[in-house]
Amino acid sequence: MTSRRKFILQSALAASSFPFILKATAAHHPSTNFPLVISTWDAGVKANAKAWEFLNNNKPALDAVEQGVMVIESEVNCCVGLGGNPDRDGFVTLDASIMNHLGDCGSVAALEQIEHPISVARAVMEKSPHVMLVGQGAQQFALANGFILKPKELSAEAEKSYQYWLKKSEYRPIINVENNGYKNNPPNKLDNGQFNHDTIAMLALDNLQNLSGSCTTSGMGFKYRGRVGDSPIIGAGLFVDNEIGAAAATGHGEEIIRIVGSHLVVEFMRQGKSPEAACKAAIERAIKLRGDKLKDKQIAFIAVNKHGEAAGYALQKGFSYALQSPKHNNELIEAKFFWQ
Ligand code: SD4
Repeated sequence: MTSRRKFILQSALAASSFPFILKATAAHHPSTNFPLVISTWDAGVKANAKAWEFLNNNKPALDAVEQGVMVIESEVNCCVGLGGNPDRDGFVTLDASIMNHLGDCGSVAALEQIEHPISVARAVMEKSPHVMLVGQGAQQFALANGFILKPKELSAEAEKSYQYWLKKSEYRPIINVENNGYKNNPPNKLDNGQFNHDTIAMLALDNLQNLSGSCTTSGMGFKYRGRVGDSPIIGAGLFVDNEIGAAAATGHGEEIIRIVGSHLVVEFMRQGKSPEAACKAAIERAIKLRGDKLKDKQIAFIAVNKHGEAAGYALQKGFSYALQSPKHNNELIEAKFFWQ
C-alpha cells in the first residue's frame, strides 16, 4: 500500500468536472468498510456516485452495479454504450455482463441498438433459463422484454474516430495504454480524438455484505464484425464469489480471456492474497503465458474481498479506478502497475 499513489481529486477539478462526487455518508457500521463500490477508469467516479445512492439506502449491490454503469452507458459521445466506437464495418456492438451474490449471472454480446446492455444482461439472468445471449437473438430478447430499438447512427465523436480510422483501416488496437506514444494526450483520448478506453466494470459490497458486479463495453474499437471481448464472458471480464470476493477486468479482452482473468483473481484471493496482490498475481500469470506479446497492450483488474478491502492493479501505467466506501470518498486512484 505504501507506494500506491492516490489521486484524491484536486478541488478545482472536483468542482468543475466531477460535481457529482458524494460524501461518504452511508449508513455503515463504523468499524467496517462497507458498503463499498469500486469501478474502472475516470468514468467510474460518476458511476460510483449513482451506485452509492443505492448502497447508502440499503439497496442490494445488484441494483447498485446495474444503475451505476447505466449512467455511463447513456452518455452521448462516451466510450461505453451506443456512443462508443463501432466495429470495422461501422456498427456499434455492445457486450455486458452482470453477476450477483448467489452465483446468478447473465450476459449479452454483440448487441446492437439497445441503450442499456447491462439491463438486458440482467434480464437474461432473471427472465431466461440461460446465461448468455448474442447478436440478433440478444436484440430479439431485449425487444420482447420491453427494451427500445435505438437508431443505428454513430455518435459525433465515434463518427470522427471511424472516419479517421478508415483512412488506413489498420487493425492495430491500442487499448488503455496512455503511455504508449500517447502520453501527452488527455486521459481517454488518443491524438486523433479517438476514445482510449471503452469499458466500465463495477463491483459493490452492500450493507448485507453481499457482493455483485457488472461490466459493460462497446468493446475494442474497429474490431472485426462479430468479435466478442472478455467483458460479457463470466470468469474473464467479471466474476463474483460471495464467500470470497469479486473481480472485474478492463483492457485487451483477448489477453484477459486467455487467463480467465477475473475468476483467477478471485481464486488468488481464496488462497489468502489481498485484492491488490491477487490482481497482480493474475497480471503475472498473463506475462508468464504471453511475455513480450503483451508489450503494447494493457490489461487491468479491480477486486474487492468480503471484508471490504478493494484495489486495482494493471500491466501498464495509466490505469485508474474510483473507490467509494466509509474510508474512501469516491477517489480516483492510480493503480500500481507491473511494467515500470
Ligand atoms: C474488450 N475489455 O472488449 C474490453 C475493452 C476495454 O477499456 O476494456 N476497454 O476487450
